[in-house]
Amino acid sequence: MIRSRICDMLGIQYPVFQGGMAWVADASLAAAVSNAGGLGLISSINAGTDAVRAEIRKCKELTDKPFGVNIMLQAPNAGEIAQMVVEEGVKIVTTGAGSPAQYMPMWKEAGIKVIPVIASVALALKMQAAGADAVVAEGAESGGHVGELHTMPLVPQVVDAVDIPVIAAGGICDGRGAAAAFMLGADAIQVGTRFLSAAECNVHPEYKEKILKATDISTIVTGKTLGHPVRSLKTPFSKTFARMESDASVSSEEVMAFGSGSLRRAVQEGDPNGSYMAGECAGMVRRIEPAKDIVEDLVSGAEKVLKAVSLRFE
Ligand code: TUI
Repeated sequence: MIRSRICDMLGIQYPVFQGGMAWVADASLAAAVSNAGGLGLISSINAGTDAVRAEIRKCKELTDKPFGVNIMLQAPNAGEIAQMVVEEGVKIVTTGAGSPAQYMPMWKEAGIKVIPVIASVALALKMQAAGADAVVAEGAESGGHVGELHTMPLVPQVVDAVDIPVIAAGGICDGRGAAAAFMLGADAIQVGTRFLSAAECNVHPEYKEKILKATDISTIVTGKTLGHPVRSLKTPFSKTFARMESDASVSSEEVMAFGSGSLRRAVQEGDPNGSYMAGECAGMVRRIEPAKDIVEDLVSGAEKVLKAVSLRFE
């Protein structure tokens, strides 16, 4: 049975987090993952603070298991959300795209377990010093906003640097990736892209279809020139975005205006001019299935390869 200290810390059965995907990770998905024994997360990127509050309340009705909220720190309402999770009695918070140090005293006072997503050793150390309970080390294989380093070198360097548990994220899609993450010293894994295909995931059917059709070379990173690199599926939209940002005659304001609202349009409308954020492992996602089957496949698949590997290299 795959368990680790993070399971005891958070009261979960399996060391499997569902990524807090912007516009995607709602109560339906989070509760399904938590009910399956993993850690479901609700995204703070939704139709405003009250919409996120409503998802938290819905999630409490759908599960009696622990779940958390992922707060995207670059969002204009990040401060409001930071306060709201305390009011709603949320027990676990993960953060992305910045440092949550300013909110840490308030959250610790409220007894919240705080787990920042980081993409470097320096920030992992800073977060540990600020009182983080664990960190998610997220490699650039991930979908959405990405850092520089990839999972294979990032995770062991973070594991060596900190004493708190490390959750590996980026490029993990099945039991093999999960086992590899545990080999690198991770205490848990976080999986985003595979959960896009969960039956309980409410993205537009076109989004799921695009994920199921993806291959190994289907993603692209855009937005580097804007200081906000994002991995998404290659589409006419993302290719146009890439062309615009490398064209000196197009201002960064024009590029940003082109991208504005594009993730929401993909998630809710299946708009061809949307941004279909996805990780490099999109090509490994084969079918739509219940979140419970995904959690169990990750756990049992990891157990299987971890046993088999000792026989292969005897
Ligand atoms: O946050 C993410 N991934 C995301 S957020 C998001 S929302 C969005 N993005 C673009 C358009 C529309 C909506 C989509 N994907 N992952 C967690 C993550 N955080 N990865 C890397 C980082 C990170 C980067 C720099 C964390 C901290 C950091 O620190 C900077 C600093 O302040 O030192």
